[in-house]
Amino acid sequence: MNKILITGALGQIGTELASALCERYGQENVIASDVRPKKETDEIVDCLFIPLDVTNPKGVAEIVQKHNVGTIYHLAALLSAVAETKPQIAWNVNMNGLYYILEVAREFHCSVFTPSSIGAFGISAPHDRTPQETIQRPSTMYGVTKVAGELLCDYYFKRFGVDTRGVRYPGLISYKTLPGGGTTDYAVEIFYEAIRSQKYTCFLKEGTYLDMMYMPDAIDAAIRLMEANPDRLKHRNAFNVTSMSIAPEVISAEIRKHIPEFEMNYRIDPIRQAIADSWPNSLDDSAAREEWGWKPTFKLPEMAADMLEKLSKKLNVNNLLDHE
Ligand code: NAD
Ligand code: AKB
Repeated sequence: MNKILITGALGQIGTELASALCERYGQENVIASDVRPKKETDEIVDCLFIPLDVTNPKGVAEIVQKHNVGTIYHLAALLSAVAETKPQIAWNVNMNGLYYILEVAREFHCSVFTPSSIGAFGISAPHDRTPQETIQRPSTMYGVTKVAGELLCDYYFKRFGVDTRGVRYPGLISYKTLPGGGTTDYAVEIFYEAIRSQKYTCFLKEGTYLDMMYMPDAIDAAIRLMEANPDRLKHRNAFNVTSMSIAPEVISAEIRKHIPEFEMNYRIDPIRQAIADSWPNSLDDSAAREEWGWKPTFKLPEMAADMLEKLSKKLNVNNLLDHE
C-alpha cells in the first residue's frame, strides 16, 4: 500500500486523524509530519514522525518520493485569529504550502485532502443555511486563503487530474489537542474552564451563532470523503458539512445541565467578534449528504456529555459530575 502523509499532524485535527488512519490502514502506512518538533506531551499516536515545513517544496517532494506516499491529508495552516495577526505568514503557509503540496501531488500522483472552512464565506453570503454554492467574499486573510485554496484544488483536479477532495469544516470541538488560534476556540475553552473553575469568560457575545462539530464526526468526514466513489462527487473540494448551529449561551446552558454552578461572563474580543459576525450562522450540507453519505453522529447533548466526561478524566477532576 502507498503511504499516507499528514501535514500539520500535531494540531487539533492531525493528532486525532493520525490515530484514526493508523487504526484503519495500519500504523506502518501512516507518516505524521509538522513544522514543529514532537513533544512528550503531544497526544499523537506512535507512527513515523518526520519534521516538515510545507513552505519548503524540496522537503515535501523528498518525503513523498522517499516514502512512496499516495495520499496526503494536508492540515498545515494558520487559523483565522492567528492569520489576522500574521497575514503575510498566513498567506505563505496557507497558499504557498498548499500550492507545493498540489505540485508534488501532480508529479507523484497523490490524492489530496485539504480542509476549507466556514471562514470561506463573508458577510455578503446568506447567513442561514448558507448554500453549497453562493457568493464568497470573505474579509479575513484566513478566508481569502480558504476560497483561493478551494479554487486551486478544483483547478488541479480539472487541469491535471489530481484527485483533490475537501470539506468546509465548522468550528471543531475536541479534548485531545487544544485548537490552534481560531474564532471558534471558545467552544473548546468553555469545557476546560467548566471542569477547572466552573466559570468561563467568553470572547464572543451572546447570540453569535456558528456551526460546530465534534471531532469524531470531523475525522469520519475526512476519511469517508477520501474513500467515496469519485463518480458521485460533483463538489470535490469544498463540501459544506455541519452537525449543530450554536451560540455561547446555548453551550453554557447545556454545560449547566451537568454542572449547575457553572457561570459564564462575556469580555468581547472585537477582532474575533468581527470575524464571527462575517461567518454563516448555519450551513446547508445537503450536497455532502447526497454525494458521499455524510451524516454526523453527535448533536449538542451527546457532544457536551462526552466532552465533560473525557476532560474530567484528562484533567484529573473527580466528583464534579458525580451527581449525574
Ligand atoms: P492547528 O492550528 O491545530 O494545527 C495546524 C498545524 O500545522 C500545527 O501543528 C502547526 O504546527 C502546523 N504548521 C503550521 N505551519 C506549518 C508549516 N509551515 N509546515 C508544516 N506544518 C505547519 O489546526 P487544525 O485545527 O488542526 O486545522 C487543520 C486544517 O483544518 C487547517 O487547514 C484549518 O484551516 C482547517 N480547519 C480547522 C477547523 C477547526 O476548527 N480546527 C475548522 C475549519 C477548518
Ligand atoms: C477558526 O475559527 O479559525 C477555525 C475555523 C472554523 O476555520 N476553527
